Amino acid sequence: MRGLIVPGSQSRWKYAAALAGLLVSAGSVSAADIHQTYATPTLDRWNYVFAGFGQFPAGSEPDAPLFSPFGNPQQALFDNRDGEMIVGFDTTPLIPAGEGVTRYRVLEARLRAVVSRDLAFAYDPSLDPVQSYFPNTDPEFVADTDPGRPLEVYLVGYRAPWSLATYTETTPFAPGAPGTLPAKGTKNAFSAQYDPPGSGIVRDVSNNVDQRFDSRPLGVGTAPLAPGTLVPAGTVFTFNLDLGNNPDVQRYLREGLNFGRLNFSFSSLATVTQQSSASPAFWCKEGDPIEGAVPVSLEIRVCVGRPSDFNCDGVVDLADLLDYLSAWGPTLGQTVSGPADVNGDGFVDLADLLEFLGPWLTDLGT
Ligand SMILES: [Ca+2]
Ligand SMILES: [Ca+2]
Ligand SMILES: [Ca+2]
Ligand SMILES: [Ca+2]
Repeated sequence: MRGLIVPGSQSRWKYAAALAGLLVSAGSVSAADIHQTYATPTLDRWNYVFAGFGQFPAGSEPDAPLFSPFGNPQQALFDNRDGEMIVGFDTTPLIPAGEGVTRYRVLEARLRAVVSRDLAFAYDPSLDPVQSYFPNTDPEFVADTDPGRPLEVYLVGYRAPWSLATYTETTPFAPGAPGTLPAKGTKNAFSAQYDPPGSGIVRDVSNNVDQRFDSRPLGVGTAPLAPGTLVPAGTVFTFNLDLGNNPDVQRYLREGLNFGRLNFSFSSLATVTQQSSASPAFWCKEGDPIEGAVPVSLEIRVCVGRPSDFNCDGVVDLADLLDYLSAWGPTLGQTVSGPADVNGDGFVDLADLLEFLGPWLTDLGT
């Protein structure tokens, strides 16, 4: 087998060429384990039908409240996920774009967002079942068993003609004049999931309560607080993106990195009184630091390079196979995503091992 023999002249030449390449071009893209923090987003905005009026033109809001219209007499005019926040990060040049999606393997990713309003909502670190959002007259209603509602982050879907390439901080909220009602199913950018999971086929989750399905966020916000307590302003919420269980995460992140941009949608089905400030809200980059404003940040660690170079050290050898097997073995037969799920179908089985082995054998010793 190649790579297990003493390198011949051709292999030696490859090693020398690779080494020379590393020496002369520090920015070149051989395998690289890149750990990067983006301290401020390229875009952030309140994604709400009545945002962009008056004092704060679209995209310039100091903070962005997250809420649902449940209980409001006019709730039928609005999405279940009514007030949302979209943040976006241009990831180049810190992470090179255009390598091809399979050459990005995200190892960890998290967003951090800072609460802008004091004691406005109760902390809930876990997802609530969709039935707990139904009216209590609904035969399938179940009570919410813990105080508050979770803060969630989703991948972003777009209504044509908008896309990841064209959507900006000042893109209109919806087609037509600003503030047009009803504002249901009209957003130009919306919280979404892939359906089936990991498929890349976008499903809008803006009205998942009306449509009676549990939505699947990329991550849920957690904070160093006891569940149920009222959240002080300045609290940092961390959204660890669930690479281990949600196959949407790896797919969405690698496609975004390949493009050079990652957009996310913060959302909550927290119920508020209309016009009240008592809802979860996060600071935007336009917020005043004197008031405690800190923009949303993104921390990401990604191996950029050949999938066969599992340990991301620039060489494909036996260590990569052993490392892969030690990830594959413990999750074999399980419905999980994570690094062993090479084909990204949310399940770890023999197909993943075979899909890893093929390129590994081809690349071995290089
Ligand atoms: Ca903004
Ligand atoms: Ca709850
Ligand atoms: Ca390696
Ligand atoms: Ca799989």
